[in-house]
Amino acid sequence: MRHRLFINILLAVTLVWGLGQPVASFTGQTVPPDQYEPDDTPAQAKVIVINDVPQHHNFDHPGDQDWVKFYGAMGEVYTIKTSNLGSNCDTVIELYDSDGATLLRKVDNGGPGEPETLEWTCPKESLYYVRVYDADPRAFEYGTQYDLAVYRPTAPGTGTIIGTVLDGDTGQGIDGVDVISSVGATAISVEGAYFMILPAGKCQISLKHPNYTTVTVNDVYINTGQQVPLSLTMKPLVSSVIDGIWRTASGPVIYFQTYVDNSAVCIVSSDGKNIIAAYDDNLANSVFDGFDLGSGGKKYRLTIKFTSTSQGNFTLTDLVSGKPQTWAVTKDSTETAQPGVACDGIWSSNPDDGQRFYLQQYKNGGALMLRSNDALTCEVFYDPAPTTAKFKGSDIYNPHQAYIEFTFIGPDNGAAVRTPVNAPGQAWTVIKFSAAK
Ligand SMILES: [Ca+2]
Ligand SMILES: [Ca+2]
Ligand SMILES: [Ca+2]
Repeated sequence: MRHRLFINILLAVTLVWGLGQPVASFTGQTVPPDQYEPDDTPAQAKVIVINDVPQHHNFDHPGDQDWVKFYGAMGEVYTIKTSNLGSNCDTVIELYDSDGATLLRKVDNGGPGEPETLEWTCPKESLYYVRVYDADPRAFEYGTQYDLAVYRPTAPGTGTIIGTVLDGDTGQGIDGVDVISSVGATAISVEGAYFMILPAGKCQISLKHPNYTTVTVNDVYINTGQQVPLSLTMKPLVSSVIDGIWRTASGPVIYFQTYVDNSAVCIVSSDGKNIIAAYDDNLANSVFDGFDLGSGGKKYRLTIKFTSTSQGNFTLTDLVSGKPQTWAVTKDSTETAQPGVACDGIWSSNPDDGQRFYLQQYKNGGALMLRSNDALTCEVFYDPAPTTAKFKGSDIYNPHQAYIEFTFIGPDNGAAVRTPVNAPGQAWTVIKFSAAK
């Protein structure tokens, strides 16, 4: 402990003294970041392969924390272990639920240089996060190296699967696929690749991802000491295909947002003035078939056929004249839906007087809002730079007619104010009606 304190003081003195000095003054003290950095948050967590050789980590900066993730199978016992600790390393291991925020377990029984072991029985099949940090936040660089491993007991005799999982439309590797075997072994794909260690014998392998149809392969045979290659593709779910902004060569721009109940809103303008807002309550296949909510009650049917995750055909049929128009559409590569933002979803006035506010935020920072008050009239607002706390947009087709300001008080409630030009504003309190997908 005395040695460790001395190192800390030495580092602190070196740091203070080092200000304004050449970097060379750190020679012999600086330690390069471990190969898994940056991994200081759950979102940056790297996959750890269960039963693989330990990962080599260190604490390279003050307050460094190292996050890893693994997919746990129900009823399996996992051992999370730090070992081979440097003399200045006092690891704390924490286990978190799939939200990366709910602490499930914590161990810190040993001091500097001493290993830690966290043993835990997995209660449900899910993603789990592990956070490792030093009990002393001042400890970093010299002597902070440690090994990290996650083990699951298996019978003697194991083989491996070296797998790839590709998007069936684009051929690109898919990140974050949960690979689950019928024998307790699990893995997570990284850029389409995964590595799984499992007992010899016959098993079933399932691939799961929220944006893809689940794939199951029966009768996979694993021999002791052998590497089995397994290349699979997954078919994207429709909802993940359509979210975002689609463009035609010279016609309408189409805005899509899907919701958790597998419904979707589609907003289109055929000539820059004529807005058609359609709602589809069932996206079971690659066909969007909805009716106009706006345009003074004029009825259209919108049919979208997607030929890939970025291409499709869009047909608009005027139900009075029966005349269809068809355009080829391409997904805008720079502006795609961003799930999980607080404002995304359908909001309703409270008390409900029929007002509906459909919001979608895009990755370029812009956000779209559709307001519909009676299923006969609607307005479309666009905010080029919203924050998650406030939307302030103007009508994109009649920019001087009205603007709307939408303030989020919490994840499920807020306030909306619509102000027409030369007329008094209207205000509503709103509650979240349905989350975006
Ligand atoms: Ca580190
Ligand atoms: Ca780190
Ligand atoms: Ca410890």
